Amino acid sequence: MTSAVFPGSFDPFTVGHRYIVERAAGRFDSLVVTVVVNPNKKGMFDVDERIALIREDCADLTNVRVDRWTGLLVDYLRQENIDTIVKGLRSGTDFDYEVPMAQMNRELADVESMFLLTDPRYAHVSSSLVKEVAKLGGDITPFLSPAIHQRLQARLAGEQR
Ligand code: COD
Repeated sequence: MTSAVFPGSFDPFTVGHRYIVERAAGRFDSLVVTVVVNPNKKGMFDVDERIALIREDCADLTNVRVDRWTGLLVDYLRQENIDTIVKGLRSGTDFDYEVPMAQMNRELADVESMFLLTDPRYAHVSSSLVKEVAKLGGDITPFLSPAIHQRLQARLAGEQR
């Protein structure tokens, strides 16, 4: 059985993330979307919320599960007995950011990284840009599932009260 881990912050999960999940789920028998917790960084959504939103968004993909991890990513792969990491690439900038991590992960644990190119429709989509546009009142409808869009707007409305 082939398995892979798609790690990220997913704060929040966007249509670009969903595209990579679909592509990877079609290539591996099972895919784990792992929310990597950064204890030094407070996100817009806490980890439980991110996981719930991803689970809801990916409920139709039966070979996808969602998990969390704090710490070194390769330790998670060891724990799960998985040797492949999937990453999404939007641009050369993503590639430059990912290459040293992939090389480090391979040296640390003989883990292979596989890069899937995003669809040009999603090349400009990032969680951070979506949050910034939303905070400034822009329309972020195209970048999130309806459920995640609703949660983000509700969160911002709560913050402004
Ligand atoms: N289209 C396609 N792919 C996309 C899009 C899009 N529009 N948006 C994002 N992606 C991809 C990203 O390129 C990335 O592969 C993935 O989706 C997740 O993106 P983010 O932004 O949610 O998450 P990141 O990039 O902040 O996550 C970084 C990690 C948490 C995976 C990384 O820091 C890590 O592995 N940390 C664990 C600690 C560790 O082991 N450190 C040592 C590393 S060598």
